[in-house]
Amino acid sequence: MVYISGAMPQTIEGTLSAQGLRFAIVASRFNGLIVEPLIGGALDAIVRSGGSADAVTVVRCPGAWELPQVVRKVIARGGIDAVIALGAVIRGATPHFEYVAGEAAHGIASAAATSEVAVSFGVLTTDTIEQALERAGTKSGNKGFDAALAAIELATLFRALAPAAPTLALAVASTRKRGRGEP
Ligand code: INI
Repeated sequence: MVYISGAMPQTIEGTLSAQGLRFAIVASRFNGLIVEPLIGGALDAIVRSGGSADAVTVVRCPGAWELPQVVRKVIARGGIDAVIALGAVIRGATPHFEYVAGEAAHGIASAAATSEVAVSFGVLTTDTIEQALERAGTKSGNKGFDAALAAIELATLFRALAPAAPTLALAVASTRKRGRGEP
């Protein structure tokens, strides 16, 4: 990237260090053959990034459709820095796929939008079981691993974005107000 006259913008970004972070993995039981390796991939990413398996709580729900509600409950329960939502929706022959996949994606995005903690999306939506298997630790990587890395980056970014200390001028003004007995 080229900067004008040597001036440098401030950059705020997350890291890929999971040290000290606490996670919830919310995983659906439906298509467990696919979802279990996604959970394994997410744990692998956390541990390889310096996190601890003891700092992870796995919460299971029936299917991907239920994920948003459970993600919200888990966030409200507190005590975590990030939630990783994992599931697998496979198209098959019915329009059920559209409803389940759509609601899972919209619902998790909407929970994330109002959340103070990081939320990442590791729900596979594929046409076939073969495509899902490919993304669950075989030839196309592991979507659980990727979702955990996204959660780590986001959680550390949120820490970096924590409200900054007030500037000196603001701090002095507030000390003076307090000196005059003002709130
Ligand atoms: N749930 C999934 O997680 N994946 C699917 O592929 C799926 N399909 O195809 O039906 C699925 N359905 C169940 C759904 O998530 C709910 O658990 C169910 O409708 C009860 O509310």
